[in-house]
Amino acid sequence: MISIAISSVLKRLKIRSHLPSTSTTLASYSPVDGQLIAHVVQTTEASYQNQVEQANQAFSTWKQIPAPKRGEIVRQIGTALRAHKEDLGALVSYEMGKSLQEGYGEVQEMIDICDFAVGLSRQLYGLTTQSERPQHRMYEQWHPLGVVGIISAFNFPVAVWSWNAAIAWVCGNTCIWKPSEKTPITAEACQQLVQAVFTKNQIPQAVSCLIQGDASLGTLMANDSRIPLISATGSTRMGKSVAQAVATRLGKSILELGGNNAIIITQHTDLDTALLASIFGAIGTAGQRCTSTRRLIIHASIYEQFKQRLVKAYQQIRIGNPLDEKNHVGPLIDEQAVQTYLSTIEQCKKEGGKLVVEGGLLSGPNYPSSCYVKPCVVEMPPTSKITHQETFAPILYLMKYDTLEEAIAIQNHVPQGLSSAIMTLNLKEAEHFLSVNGSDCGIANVNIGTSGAEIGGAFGGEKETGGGRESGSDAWKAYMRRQTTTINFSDKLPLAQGIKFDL
Ligand code: UN1
Repeated sequence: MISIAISSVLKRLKIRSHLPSTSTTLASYSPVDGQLIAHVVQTTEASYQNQVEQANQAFSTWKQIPAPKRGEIVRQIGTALRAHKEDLGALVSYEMGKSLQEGYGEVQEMIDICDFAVGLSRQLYGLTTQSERPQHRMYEQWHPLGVVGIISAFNFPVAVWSWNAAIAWVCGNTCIWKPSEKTPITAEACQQLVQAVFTKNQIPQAVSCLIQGDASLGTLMANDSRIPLISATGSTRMGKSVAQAVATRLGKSILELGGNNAIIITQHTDLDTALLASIFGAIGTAGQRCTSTRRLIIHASIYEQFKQRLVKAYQQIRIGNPLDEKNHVGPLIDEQAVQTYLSTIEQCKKEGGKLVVEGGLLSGPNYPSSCYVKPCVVEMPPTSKITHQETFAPILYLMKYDTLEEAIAIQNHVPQGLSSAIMTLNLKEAEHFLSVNGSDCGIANVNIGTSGAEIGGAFGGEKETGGGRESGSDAWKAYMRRQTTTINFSDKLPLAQGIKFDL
């Protein structure tokens, strides 16, 4: 049952729903029912320039606050997120279209990264090094960078920002965030929560800046030498243009771009687990995660059996309003995404694909917008071009293999390198997959699917995925600058490498 009143959710999240539609506002329509959610003020170039200036000024205050005290602010943000988890989760679901469970999961991911960042704020460790010179001490220390620019995508409208912001903040940076123009309201809601915590603690507002608008703002950021680090999540096309602009000014970037993730299902698989992992990976967030499972590479001996079970299981998938918890799959983000989904299916047919679960646009009273589509399954030759592309939609490709080497070659033979998985109970197969001869991806899993990474690990991938790492592990190092220090406490000046120099 749908029991969520979005207007009350907006009120509790302090979204100004009365803003009129003008040439300076940006409207957000829900893919769930096509209704207008609210307008936000679009950031003009002048306002952008001003905000970066403010963020820079705020940096001079924020960086003076000891890291554990910055962690305390992030702890309070985590508490605010806990208090608003249901509302924010529902808004994520309504504005983006993912299932309510996944909306809650996204907010949980934000809470988790705040917890991680709080601990990290006391663990920004540097190494000490043994000097080759007598009475010298060497060590390294980490300093903040300055203003960190965050460009995020519609599919995880808030979690990916929080991975970046929570870590950047405890490291001593200020942030300027450009969310996707398809999901401006969830961003506004986060900004409200963060600003309330800042006000209570007398922290400058510009420690967290939010700018709303289209790709032109991203271009401004990428070219802005006042922003030493740009962390961008989105398409490979966007990433390449951001990377070029940032590199031209020798700035730093963290790129988290497209994925084309496969699960290898061997003859030693626990079929029930493999089935569930494959389906969640393929249809979760309606196939719009960068970690979504796009390809199943199945051993020939179990191929037919697995295919039949998959086809049967797909009949049980419930598509519809994602706020209704009985549904597994909501709509795609917009009509353009639907067009891409439909044209990809046509292309599959042209390239010799055989649909074993038909796709198509859904209409009728259960589908209150024109963005609901049927998750589909296509048997494809692994060499077909279309399977080397990332289509952000619930289209799952089936491929057959005979040897594990062949399966790994198929898996790796795509331009992207984000996530991968093998489903096997055979130790040798699992270890081979994880070895240097195995998966070439940033994420390699055994007996779980390709999506749903925990925040504790470094998140990101290789090749056209961009090479960046965000979130847990030591990803924080990318948000700081490393300073190597040598201190001489002797009365002499011995030179390294034994060089003699005297006057
Ligand atoms: C993304 O799709 O950009 O691993 C991020 C996952 C989520 C994050 C996905 N924790 O699927």
